[in-house]
Amino acid sequence: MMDSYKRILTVQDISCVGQCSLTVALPILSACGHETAILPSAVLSTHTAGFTGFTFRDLTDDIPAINAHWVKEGIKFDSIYTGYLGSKKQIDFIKNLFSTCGKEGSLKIVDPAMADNGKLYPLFNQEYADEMAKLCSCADYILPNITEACFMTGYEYKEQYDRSYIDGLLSALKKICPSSAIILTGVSYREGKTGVVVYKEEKYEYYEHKKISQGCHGTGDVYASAFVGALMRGKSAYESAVIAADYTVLCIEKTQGDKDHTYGVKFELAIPELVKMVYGK
Ligand code: PXL
Repeated sequence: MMDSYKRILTVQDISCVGQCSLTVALPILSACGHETAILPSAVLSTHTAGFTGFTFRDLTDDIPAINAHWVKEGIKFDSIYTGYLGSKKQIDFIKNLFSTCGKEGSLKIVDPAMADNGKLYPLFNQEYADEMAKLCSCADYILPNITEACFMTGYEYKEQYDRSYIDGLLSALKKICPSSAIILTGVSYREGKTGVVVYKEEKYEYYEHKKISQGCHGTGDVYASAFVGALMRGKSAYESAVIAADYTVLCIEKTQGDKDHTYGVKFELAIPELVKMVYGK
C-alpha cells in the first residue's frame, strides 16, 4: 500500500532567527511525512518577543498574485494551516486562499498566533483580533490559547480560574466559530500541571500534562505544527492534541538548563520521539 503523503500549505512569517513560525513548522511537518508548501506572511530579522529593533517586511501585497498563480496552475492543498500573519488586510486574503486552494475535503487549521499571558504581541491590536476571529470562523480546527480566545470573544481574561470559567470561554468560542473544532491550550487547573481541552462534535476531552515553570517562546508554534502533522497522518483530534502536548513538553525539557536559550525551544532534539509518536499505532 502506498504511504499517506499529504500536501500542506502553511501560512506564517519567516522570523530569520528565533525558532518560531516557519523555521519550526517546516521541519516538524516534514518529520511527520508531509510535503510542505509555504506562503510567508512577513519577513522579520527575529521574532518580536524579547528582541528589540527587529526588521519587519510585510508581504501582504504579494499574496493575491501568489494565490492567482496557484489557481491558474490548479495547485491545491490537503490542508492549509495558518499561524502568525502580518496584517489585518492579509486575513481577508487568506479567506480567499481557503476557498480557492483547498482540495475537496481539505482541512483549514488556524492558530490565531497573536497573544499570550493576557497581552497581544507587539504590532497587534483589538481590530486585528476581531479580524482573526472571523478567520477562525472559517476554520475546521482552531488552536487558541486562553489569551487569544479572550481577545477574540471579548470574554474576561483571568489568571486564576476554574472549570466553569473555561466552560464559559468555550461557549463564547463556539458562538463565534460554530463549525470549528476547538483545541484550547494552556488550561491549568492545578499547580505544576497544564493541559489542553479538545472540543469536537459536541464532545469535550481534557488532557493534563506536566507544566514546566520556565516559560519558553515559540512553544505555541511547536504545538500547532505537531498537532497538524499528527492530524494529517490520520490521528484523531484528541490523539493529535496529546502527541503535540507530549512533544512540546519534551522540547521544553531538552531546553531547560540552558539559560542562554530563552528565545525558543530545542525542538530538533525531540524530533525522533515525535516521529515515533506520529507513526505509532
Ligand atoms: O507564534 C509566535 C510568533 C511568531 N512570529 C513572530 C512572533 C511570534 C511571537 O511573538 O513575534 C514574528
